Amino acid sequence: MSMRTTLAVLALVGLPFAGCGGPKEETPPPGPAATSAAGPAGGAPAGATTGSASISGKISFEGTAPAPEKIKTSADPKCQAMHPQGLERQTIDAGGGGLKDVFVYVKSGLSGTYPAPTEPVLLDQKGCMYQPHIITVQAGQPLKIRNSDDTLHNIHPRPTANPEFNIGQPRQGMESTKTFDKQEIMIPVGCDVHPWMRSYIAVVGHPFFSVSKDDGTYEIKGLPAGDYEIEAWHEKLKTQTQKVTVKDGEKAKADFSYKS
Ligand SMILES: [Cu+2]
Repeated sequence: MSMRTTLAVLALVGLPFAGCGGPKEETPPPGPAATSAAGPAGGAPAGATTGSASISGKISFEGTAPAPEKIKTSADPKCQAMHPQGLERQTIDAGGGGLKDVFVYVKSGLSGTYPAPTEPVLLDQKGCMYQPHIITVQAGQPLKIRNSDDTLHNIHPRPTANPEFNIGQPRQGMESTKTFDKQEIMIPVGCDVHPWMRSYIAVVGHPFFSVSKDDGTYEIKGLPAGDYEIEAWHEKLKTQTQKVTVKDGEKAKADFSYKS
């Protein structure tokens, strides 16, 4: 069979797919299992030293947050088409009544061992942005990286304690799974194709962490009784720490306050 004939046969085989908007990788839509594990502080697996205490609070922000940054997406017409009204990025987001996307975790005071959950956490590339913006995994827990866009993304975390990697995902629906074995707070993530894409991965050696919601609230559940130091981290603002003592069954409060 000549090369020309082989190509013709391949083209014929490909025809049923070519009719609906070009070749695409057909993968099933994300199941609930994949997305539910993406939430912060998903809880410790069986066998870990957990308890019945919790620490919760609110991160407040006083002052004026900088205006949202306008992002130029014209370098990739597909990204631009996904955002006909333009794309903005608000790194200090206090519009919901508190400071959003603050990572809060137990920095010291724990003594137990905490096996990594086997359910993956999902980091999605969707609308030429990362979702979520702050990704939290336990050390050794799988991180599933998905390209939901019909354009090339290139996932490139820049860790210092863990090995660096750089994966191109040229087609919609592509997925890769990676793990980070060492605690590292934070690992910046970027896309080499779209310089505005930015997220952060927190790799924690235990399950006691949370990310503040739109209203600035966070909650760390299932803690054993103890004396802890907790830290709040924000990508543009300084980290803050607090000492918190909790007894079994107790719900302790720890608020953090940032000023511009
Ligand atoms: Cu990209």
